[in-house]
Amino acid sequence: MQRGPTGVYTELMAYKLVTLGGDGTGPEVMREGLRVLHAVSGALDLSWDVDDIPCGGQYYLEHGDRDWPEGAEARCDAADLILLGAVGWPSPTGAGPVLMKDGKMAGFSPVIGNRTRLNLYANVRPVKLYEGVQHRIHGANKLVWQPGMVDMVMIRENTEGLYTPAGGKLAPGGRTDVAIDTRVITRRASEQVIRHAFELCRRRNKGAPRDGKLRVTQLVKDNVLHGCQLFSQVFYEVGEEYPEIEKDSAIIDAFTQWLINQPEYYDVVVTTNMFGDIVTDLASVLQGGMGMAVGANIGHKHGMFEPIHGSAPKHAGKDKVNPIAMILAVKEGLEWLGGQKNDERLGRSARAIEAAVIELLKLGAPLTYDLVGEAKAAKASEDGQWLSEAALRHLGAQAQA
Ligand code: GGG
Repeated sequence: MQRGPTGVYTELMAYKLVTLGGDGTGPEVMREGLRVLHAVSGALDLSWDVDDIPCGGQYYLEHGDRDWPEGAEARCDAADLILLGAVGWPSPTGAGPVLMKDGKMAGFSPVIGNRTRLNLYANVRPVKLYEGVQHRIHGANKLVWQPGMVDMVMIRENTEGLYTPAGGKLAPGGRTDVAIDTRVITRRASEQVIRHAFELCRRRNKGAPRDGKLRVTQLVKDNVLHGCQLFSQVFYEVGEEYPEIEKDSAIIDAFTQWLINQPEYYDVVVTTNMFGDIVTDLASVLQGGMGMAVGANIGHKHGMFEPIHGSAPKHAGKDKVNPIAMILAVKEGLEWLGGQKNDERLGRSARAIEAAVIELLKLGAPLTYDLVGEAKAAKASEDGQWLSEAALRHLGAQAQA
């Protein structure tokens, strides 16, 4: 036991951290995330037992039959916190991503495999526009949406829907003629994620930027799809337990226009797996692009945190891809683990990291090409270095306050 900086006696136990850098730019952004993590941890005597697991399409091409090593599942199951970079690599044949023998993308195991095996049922994606961030439109950076008007959380069901591995291909005579993906929607998974959305709305207690109303919006296609009818039924059943929260329903296709022209109407949004995958990439445009967007995969016992962007093979090895999404994923992970372990050092670290990001975005440099254009672009590592020093400074400021 040691008396920590907070004055509380803490056990000097290292948290178990699994890192899954993955393919392409995944390990590069992971390096910057870990740089920031270690900077804040050093100041608070937080220690990490880091287990780095190689994975993805490149791993599969080198090793033959698996997209991560034998035993990787158990190592993830034992982790307190999992950080994921990005997976997916182009097939050497030039046709799409590297696929495994069973037809799944090489990189499926660490991403979708972990989500389903660990029941990480809620994929929580904050969509917040920070001050100073401009939008990349027509090849130039300009302010389109206003900070303060974009501040919602989107929650995507993460274990079933169109991602359920139930389906296949029919190839009479060797040529694929039919491909089937089965969309499975269950009451259990719908209920877990919808409840998570209402609880988060209540805990956030912010309301929508337009009117301050606590509001949960479900995105469905319940005029056509059976699964969406079940999801919607569960939405209103669970919603009855939250009388103070407005229940709002939008048809997914119509929602895509409203997301762009009135983002201020939304507080918490909940939807099924594939719809959520697509609309959160669109929503990232509001917050400055994919380089700013985080996905927190949360279950009852486990959490895996990632930038929502992919591995961007064409940018790999250039130290150029925005590490802020990964750094904010570290922040989300620390905040979540702090709640799980009741360790307030983790929450302090998370707040210091976010304060550093806010400071950098207002300052405007050093930032990567996606936020400021090629002419003014800094390297990803300069960005990460600046943020690790600033996060440390913000920790010091917290201690004095
Ligand atoms: N950083 C996330 C990542 O690499 N995603 C790759 C991918 O294929 N994800 C599928 C999904 O998010 O559903």
